Amino acid sequence: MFIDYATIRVKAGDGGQGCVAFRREKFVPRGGPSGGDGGLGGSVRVVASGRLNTLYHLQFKRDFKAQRGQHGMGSNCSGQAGEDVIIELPIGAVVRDKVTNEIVADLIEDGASVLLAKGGRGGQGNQHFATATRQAPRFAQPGEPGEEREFVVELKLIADIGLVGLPNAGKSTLISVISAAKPKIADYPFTTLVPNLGVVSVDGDTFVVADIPGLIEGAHEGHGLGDRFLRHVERCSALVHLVDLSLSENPSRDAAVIAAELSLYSGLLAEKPRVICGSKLDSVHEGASADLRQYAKTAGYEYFEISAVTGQGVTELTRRLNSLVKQSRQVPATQPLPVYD
Ligand SMILES: Nc1nc2c(ncn2[C@@H]2O[C@H](COP(=O)(O)OP(=O)(O)OP(=O)(O)O)[C@@H](O)[C@H]2O)c(=O)[nH]1
Ligand SMILES: [Mg+2]
Repeated sequence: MFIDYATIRVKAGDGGQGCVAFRREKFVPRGGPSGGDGGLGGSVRVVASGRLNTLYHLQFKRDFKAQRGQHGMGSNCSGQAGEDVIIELPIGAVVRDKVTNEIVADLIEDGASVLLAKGGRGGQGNQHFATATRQAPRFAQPGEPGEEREFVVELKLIADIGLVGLPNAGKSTLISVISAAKPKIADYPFTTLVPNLGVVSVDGDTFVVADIPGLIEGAHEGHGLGDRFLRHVERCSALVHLVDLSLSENPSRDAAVIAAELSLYSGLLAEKPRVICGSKLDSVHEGASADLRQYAKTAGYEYFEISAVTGQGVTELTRRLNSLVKQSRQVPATQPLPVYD
């Protein structure tokens, strides 16, 4: 099952208590305080793992609790530190604080690791509190509590190009033609229920395309499958907006519906480089092609036409996408990478 959203609760381990103890030995009268320190509580961290593809595992386990530090002991023995808890997440996972919405981790690289909750410091034993005037302190420090926080985890797939459009526009057919991906294709809406990724090779380069479920008018209000799958094209360098040319003479109306949904989802998505692509050129409706071309021109987007069935125009499209991907890879990331503790 493809799960791309989860909430988790994490609790780092409390620090161990400092110990109150006194040295007692036969020939050492009043041996002085000898209470050891409490151990550090275990922390909770996330780590990106290429072995995972979804957040399915978080469906069953939502609470993560690290071990507390061992209490300090007599004879100046410190307690052991508690063990850390490591939560594995797929690459592309974004972790936000549930309360403040602040992004605490954006796991783009395999093995990247971020601290979510820090273990409490152990308390100091009474050996630390002896002074000239108070040689036998009968107290020690308690351990600090470990941090306790709630997070929202979202998976945002990492792809270079995102395919968007109305249901039945031919998105899955296109990805199946340009890559080895074999998604379900059928002539009814909402055939695709979860995103598909495909790797496209062109002129010795490769890039990754994401095919997501179709959007309909009102998707931002939850109509159809909603617009939550758009999170998987947020990281893309460019979007391909596929518009069916076989339905009517004015496909620009269909195109405007998707354009509006993209804007309503986020300004960032609306501003992403976008290519308008007429699909099903083999069975084009009269006048549709000119109408959509005009729409793209007015809106300032590049325009392509393809038939995934006959292959017409597909190479031109993938070549252009390849150059768009290459361009954006050259631009350094404008946002600083998150600092890993
Ligand atoms: N004639 C023709 N039919 C096509 C072409 N591309 C796709 N189709 C048909 O259009 C229908 C829908 O194709 P899909 O690829 O499943 O459409 P989709 O955009 O992925 O649809 P959803 O997953 O429901 O959003 C299928 O019956 C395809 O065979 C094309 O180039 N020409
Ligand atoms: Mg599909």
